[in-house]
Amino acid sequence: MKLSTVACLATLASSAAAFAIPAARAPSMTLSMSTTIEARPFEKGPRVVMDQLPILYVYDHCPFCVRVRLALGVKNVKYLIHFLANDDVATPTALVGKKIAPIFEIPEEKNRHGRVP
Ligand SMILES: N[C@@H](CCC(=O)N[C@@H](CS)C(=O)NCC(=O)O)C(=O)O
Repeated sequence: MKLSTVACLATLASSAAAFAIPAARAPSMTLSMSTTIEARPFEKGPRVVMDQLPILYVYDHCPFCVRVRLALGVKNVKYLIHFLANDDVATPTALVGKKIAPIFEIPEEKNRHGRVP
């Protein structure tokens, strides 16, 4: 081994030692690192039905829209779904000001300009 390598290793070793916790200050308890989590079957919560059903605007090719549908399903929320055509610029623009999906419209919370808040 070259002398420069030995010097380098020695420097590394002393640097590493600086990060070690002195024995006197090291925690005495043992750390449990179990990663086993007991799986429980999914239990669906109560059905959420608003007076006016919310509307979810989606593209059929949109992964973000699928995530929202999944979340609403898990939360058991009843909603209407509106599949937007990809060339429909007017509908999303009227709702949120630009062409994008998903859009979740809660009729009760629609502001007075007719837009989704
Ligand atoms: N950050 C947004 C992103 C949504 C998004 O990018 N959606 C795409 C479809 S997957 C979109 O609307 N793109 C505009 C377009 O298709 O013209 C979200 O998570 O909802």
